Amino acid sequence: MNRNARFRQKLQDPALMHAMSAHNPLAAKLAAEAGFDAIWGSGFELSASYAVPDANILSPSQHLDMMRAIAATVEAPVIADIDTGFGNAINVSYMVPQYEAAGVSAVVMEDKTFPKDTSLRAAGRQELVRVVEFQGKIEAACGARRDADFCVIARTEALIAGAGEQEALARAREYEAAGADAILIHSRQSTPDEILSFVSAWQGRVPLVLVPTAYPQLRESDIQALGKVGLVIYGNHAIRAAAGAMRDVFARIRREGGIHEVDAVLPTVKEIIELQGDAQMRELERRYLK
Ligand code: SPV
Ligand code: MG
Repeated sequence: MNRNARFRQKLQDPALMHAMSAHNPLAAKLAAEAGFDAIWGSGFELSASYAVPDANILSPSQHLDMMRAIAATVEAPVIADIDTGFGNAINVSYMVPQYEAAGVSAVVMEDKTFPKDTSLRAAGRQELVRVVEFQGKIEAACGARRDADFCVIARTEALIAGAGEQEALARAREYEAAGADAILIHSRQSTPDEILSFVSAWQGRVPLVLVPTAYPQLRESDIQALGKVGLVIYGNHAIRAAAGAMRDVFARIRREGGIHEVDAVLPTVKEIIELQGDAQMRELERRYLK
């Protein structure tokens, strides 16, 4: 079974699938090593790694190139965050085959206007596109895929935009009707109440996808018990872990006047060399350097 088929099967499986964010192949490799089922090709993380806002400042090709590099490094399926699809349904038609060719197994596309503003920022600019317009984009994405197992996940930002549960449910139903393989419902409330209410009201056939960044108290066991959620995405924990660790270590080195103290707490150079795939290179040397 290829990677796309594996992803599709797991998405539909009653057992919850877990995806960890990554902004580069090293982060993806560490996520796969930790046992995550899939890699979330987060736009937020990639933007943060360039120190720019998550607002379509980076070019689509920067994101696409990173997804290709990640998919080439890990066996785990990659779910690409294509934001709003980089334009209209025509742009989506041209972009989806490129993501598929890059080795990605699914795209998540959100129903906001282009250029988007990041969802979790307080008072961000959250404007929704018309339902029919987004249906056209979903149909374009489904029509452009070459492998029928490649998944198109529609994300509604209705709760993020403050449009309410009824609007979110209506949109989710319309997106399912347009062919979406799953619905990502996003919220930035600090409690899971809004999400729990949406999940219990959801009567659709396709599974839901949650990103519990804003309501971290909702555990995997609680999500699994809901029965309608196929995938949980940890949206930005790789970049936050990296930023926190770098900030701490850099401050310590300045404070302590050298690297003599921190050296013992950092991964060794040998560990990093292993993560670089050194074993594979040595095997190639053995075979081909005659
Ligand atoms: C991302 O990780 O880029 C996402 C999730 O889209 S969020 O930032 O929570 O909107
Ligand atoms: Mg994003």
